[in-house]
Amino acid sequence: MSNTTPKKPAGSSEFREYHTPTSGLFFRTGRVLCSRSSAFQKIEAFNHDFFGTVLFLDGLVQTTEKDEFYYHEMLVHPALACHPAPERVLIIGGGDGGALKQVLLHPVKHVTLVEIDPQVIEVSREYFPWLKACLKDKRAELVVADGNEFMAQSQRLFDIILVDSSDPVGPSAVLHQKGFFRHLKKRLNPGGVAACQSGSLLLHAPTFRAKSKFLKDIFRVARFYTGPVPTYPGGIWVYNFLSDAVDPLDIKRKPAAGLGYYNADVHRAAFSLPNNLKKLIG
Ligand code: AG3
Repeated sequence: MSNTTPKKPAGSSEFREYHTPTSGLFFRTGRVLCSRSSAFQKIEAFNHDFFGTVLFLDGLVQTTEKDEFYYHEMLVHPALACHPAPERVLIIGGGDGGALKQVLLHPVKHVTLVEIDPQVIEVSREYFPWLKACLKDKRAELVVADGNEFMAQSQRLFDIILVDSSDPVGPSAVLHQKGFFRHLKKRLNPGGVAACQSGSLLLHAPTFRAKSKFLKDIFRVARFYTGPVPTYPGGIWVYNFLSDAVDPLDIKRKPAAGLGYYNADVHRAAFSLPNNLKKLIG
């Protein structure tokens, strides 16, 4: 790796995520895999020398083959590790299958993935190596539906609910709002746990105070935790651990073997919060 600035070769494309109007992250590649608009969003996928396959939705990095494990392991394993016997799991969003892959490492009975955009599934199935295999797993069920409506209308109950949404601002904001979490609570079995991504510590800080307040109104246990995601804005990502019964520091089950980031020490450390986040959530 050199830190000089290479010249842009002819025929290469650049994909940029703007974090502010004048800063952000870019990828240069000669291998664009797909660029299309679905009914919901712009879907772009490309292959990058260092990051492997990368998925952008509406100009935001969702998944890179190289660093997706930081995010998906931290979204999935803390909740599953604290439940004594998780059998039925629901994932809202996450059409790239990264969270599903982590859930299937556990001896669960059934996982339902609810993704609003069938084209995200189609593109991910084609370009992310894990999704095809995960969808062949007999325990996995795919539902193409709006996650917010599913939550409001479903009568089913789950031991674990994972919300793999996009950012708390913009079109996916509904999956970060009070109404959604009120419905989510009703879909949890007694002793159930939910984990949700909450956004960037740097960029989405203004949303955390109100979120903390309403989550504490709804759940007896509403804790924030953090983890790094190298390609997401600001680098440090924020998650919520929600339950009426389960203490996030009471780890009940051993982590799956072969993980890249998550382990029991990381789990405990993730709930030790930095001052800037503590100040916001009180
Ligand atoms: N989950 C989180 C995406 C958030 C990315 N935000 C951003 N780049 N501004 C969805 C995809 C992972 N399964």
